[in-house]
Amino acid sequence: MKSVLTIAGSDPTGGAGLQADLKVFRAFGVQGFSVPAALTAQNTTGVETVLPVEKDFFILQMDVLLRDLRPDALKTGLLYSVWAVEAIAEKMRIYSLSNLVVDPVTVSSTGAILVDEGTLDRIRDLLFPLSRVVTPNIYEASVLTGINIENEGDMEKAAVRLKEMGPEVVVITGGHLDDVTLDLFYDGTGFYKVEASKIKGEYHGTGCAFSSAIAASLALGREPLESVRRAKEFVTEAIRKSSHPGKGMGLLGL
Ligand code: PXL
Repeated sequence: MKSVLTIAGSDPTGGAGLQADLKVFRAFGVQGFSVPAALTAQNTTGVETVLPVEKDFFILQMDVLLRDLRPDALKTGLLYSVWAVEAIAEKMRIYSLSNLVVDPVTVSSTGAILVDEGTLDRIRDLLFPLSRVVTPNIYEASVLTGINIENEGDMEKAAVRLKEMGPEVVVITGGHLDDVTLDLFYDGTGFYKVEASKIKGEYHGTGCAFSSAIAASLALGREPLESVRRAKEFVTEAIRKSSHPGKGMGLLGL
């Protein structure tokens, strides 16, 4: 059985974070491994606090796991700390890991800050060059490139700039065109629009599920564009099957 490792934050609602990632891996028929980089105290109305896992223990979790087995792909989500980013880059080299998908998580859908100072820069400098696919949303793409993204042309300019930072493929998520949601795929040769019809409402964890689904498909040997198309379909279906167990956002039906 192919396998994927998620290095991400814990979300007690299971709507985002590594709990969501593991459900996605199961849906794709791959074995899921998980190393928490941070814990959150949150519910469907928002994130109250983020607590990074202690540095040496975070590194120990990776070493103990990776001494024993080698995942076919990995994804990173909420990492919070600069040192977590540095440790992942080092472990990728030591354990010859490939098929990295980076979701450069910075803020939650309700506006909570999920990164320490300097972490996003470190993700760009250390993880982007090692990654097959990076999946910034419009906000993250704007911060990373300094381009204020307001339309599709801006998305293309930002994608070119992000590609120069080293990943094999860039997917900027969360564009909107009338009643369609648009993700822009760029591999250095062409732009591909990955579209789905927009479903009303606010859903938590779509970015986590999307990047996990891409990593699962890469582990199964699919090419990046095919992986992104399937991931978009998967997330759209999960939104359709979502539920509202709390007072805030909907949780994906994973
Ligand atoms: O959606 C980004 C995200 C990722 N990971 C965890 C989160 C969130 C947003 O709240 O809680 C654990």
